[in-house]
Amino acid sequence: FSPRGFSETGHGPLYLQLQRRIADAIASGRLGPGDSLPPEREMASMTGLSRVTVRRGVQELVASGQLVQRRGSGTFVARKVERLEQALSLLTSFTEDMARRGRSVESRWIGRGLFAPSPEEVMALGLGSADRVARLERVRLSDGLPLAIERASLSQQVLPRPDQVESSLYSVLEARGLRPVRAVQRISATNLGAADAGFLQVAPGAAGLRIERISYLPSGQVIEFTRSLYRGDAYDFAVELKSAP
Ligand code: 16G
Repeated sequence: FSPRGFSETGHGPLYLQLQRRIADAIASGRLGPGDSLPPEREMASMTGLSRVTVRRGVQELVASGQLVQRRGSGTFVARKVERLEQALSLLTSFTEDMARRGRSVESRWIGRGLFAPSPEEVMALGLGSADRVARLERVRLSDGLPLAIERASLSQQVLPRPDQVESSLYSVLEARGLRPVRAVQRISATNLGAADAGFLQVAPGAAGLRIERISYLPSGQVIEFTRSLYRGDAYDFAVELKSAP
């Protein structure tokens, strides 16, 4: 970013000029997906613009989804995602879904532990008033890209030690003979709030899919109540339909 070309007159507000310059660099490929931008202070001294102007220009590109900001690590050019096709008729885990595609799986923990259940959890899991609930809250990533936030709740009896789940919840359940065999899933559209958008590295307000899954054991007992937020730009959900009888 050279100081040349920014002018108080004739080309619109300075923050817009900077915004255009960054957008052009992305469009022409001079700045590629995942590339980092210099820190605000450095951009201000490179361009001769004030830090307030630089911040405003950058913020607008973050808001439009072209840049992403990660707390503590800086500002980056957003990565384009190739959409994943996900079958809706199979009861699989995130780990299995990604393994089938030959993709890596990582999880970033937001929190996990035992808590007093919320009324919603009491209802969904059929808990008693003294029961505690195991909560697993994590960002699911594949090949370095955050795809979903999952907030799973299970009865303490099912998962007494939530900290024992390192990567796959379903493999922990399977090892204990508690693998779900049936689930009911509800999907609805949502706009991601600022905090969740930050976890998924998209602009606040970006489109997301809210997915609620309640899973059952062969006995009919509920085993899992999970509320997930999937990136709207990363998934195509597919299901086969048959004509009504
Ligand atoms: C899937 C499930 C989620 C389950 C998780 C277990 C949806 C919407 N959600 O992502 O309910 O808890 O798999 O994955 O499909 P894991 O075994 O890799 O932890």
